[in-house]
Amino acid sequence: MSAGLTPAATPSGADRIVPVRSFDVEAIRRDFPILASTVNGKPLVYLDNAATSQKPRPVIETIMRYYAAENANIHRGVHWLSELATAKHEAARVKVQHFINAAAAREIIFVRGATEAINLVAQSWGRANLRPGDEILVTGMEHHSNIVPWQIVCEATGAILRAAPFSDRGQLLLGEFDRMLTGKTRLVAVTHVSNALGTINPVHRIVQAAHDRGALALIDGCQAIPHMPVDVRELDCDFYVFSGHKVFGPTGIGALYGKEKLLDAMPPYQGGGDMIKSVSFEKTTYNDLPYKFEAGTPHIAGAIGLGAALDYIQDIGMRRINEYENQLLTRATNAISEIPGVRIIGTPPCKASLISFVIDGIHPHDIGTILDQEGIAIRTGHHCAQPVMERLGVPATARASFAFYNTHQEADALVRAIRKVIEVFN
Ligand code: C6P
Repeated sequence: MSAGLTPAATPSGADRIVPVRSFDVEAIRRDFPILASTVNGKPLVYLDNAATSQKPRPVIETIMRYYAAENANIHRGVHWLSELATAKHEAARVKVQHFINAAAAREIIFVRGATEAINLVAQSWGRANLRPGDEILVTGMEHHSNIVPWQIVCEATGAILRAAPFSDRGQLLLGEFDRMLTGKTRLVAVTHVSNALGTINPVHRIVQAAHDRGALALIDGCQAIPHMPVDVRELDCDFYVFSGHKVFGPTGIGALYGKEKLLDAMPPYQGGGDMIKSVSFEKTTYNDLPYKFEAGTPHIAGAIGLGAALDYIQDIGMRRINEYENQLLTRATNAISEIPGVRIIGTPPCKASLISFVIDGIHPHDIGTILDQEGIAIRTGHHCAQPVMERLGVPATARASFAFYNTHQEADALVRAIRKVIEVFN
C-alpha cells in the first residue's frame, strides 16, 4: 500500500475536506487511505463496494481512539471508563436511529450484520408466530441471507416460502407479487436493492401492499443504505436490516430496526449476559429493548465506528451521494453497452450504482483476473444470489459496484479494461 493506515496527526475529522456545495471527489478520496494504494503496479480502482466498502479516516481513527483511550466493557461497570464506553456505544445507537429516522433508539438492535438481523427475526418472530400453511413471501432476487433463514424457520414451523418472480431485465413483476400476496402471507421479506442486479425495488409500495393483506414487511437494506436516503417511518416497514461494513463502517456490526411493539412482543433470540433483568434457576426475566436482543458483550468498537461512518456520509449528504453515483452509473453503463459481446445483467429502470455483466465466451473469473492485473477490483461469481443466476441462465457474472469515492476516470478505466479482456481472449 502506498498510503499506510497511520492515524493522522490531527484530531478525528479535522483534516477532512468535505465541500458543502460541489462534489469534490478528490478531497473525499484523501479521507480514504487505502484508495492511494497500488495493485500490480497500477493505481487501485476499487469497484467491489457492494461486497464491502472502504473506510474513511474518521472511522479508522475513532476505532483506534476507542481501543487506545476508551476501551471498557459496557452496561456493567461503575467506573469512569465503563461509563464512557457505554455512553459512546449508546450514542452510536442514536446515530443509527437518526440516520434511518427510527422513532426511538430502543428500536435499533446492534447485530453482526444483515445476515444476523434476518436470522434474528426469523428465529424470534418466526418461531413464535408462524404456523403450518402460513407463507413468507420473498422475491427471486434475494441474497441467500434473505432466503436461507426463512427456509430454516419454515422447516421448523411448517410455514411455506414463496418467491415472486422478476423480468428478464431484473424488474420485480409487481402483478405477480400482488397475486402471491394472500391472506396466508404473514411476512414479506424483500431486498431494497438487489446485490446481483442493482434493481431498486419499490419498497414503499411493497410495504403498503403487505400491510393491506395483514402481513408484516422486512426490508433488506444492505445495498440501499450506502447509496440513498432511507426513512423507515416513511417506508412504514416493520423491520429494516443493514450491515455496517457496506456503509463505510467496520465489519462485524450491523443494525436491525424493528417497530417497538413488534420487538417488545418477540422472545429473545439468544440468551446470556446483558439481555436479562434477573436470573434464577426458578425464573429469569428479560431486559427491556434493545438489550433483550443483545446477549453477551457486544462489538463496542464496531458500533462506535459505525456511528462515525454514518456521521461521515451524513456530512456529505445522501442525496448528493446518490446524484453523483448516478452519474458514474450512467457513464459506465453507456460505455459498456457499446462494447460488442458484453451483456449487462440487470437493466431495470431504477438501478443503484452497480453493473453486473457477462462477456460472450469468457468466464467471469477470467474477467476478474485480468481486471485485477489492471489494478481493478471487482467481484465475480454468483454473488450469494444463486436463484438470480438460475433465473437468468448464467452461471456467474462479473460485477463492478461504485461508491461515492469512485471517479469518472475509474469508470473509464473499467471500460478500457473490459475492452482489453476481449482483446486478450480474441
Ligand atoms: N452481499 C455482496 O458481495 P452480510 O454478509 O451479513 O454483511 O450481508 C449479507 C447481505 C444481505 N443482503 C444483501 C442484499 C447483500 O448484498 C448482502 C451481502 C455481499 O453482494 C457479500 S455476499
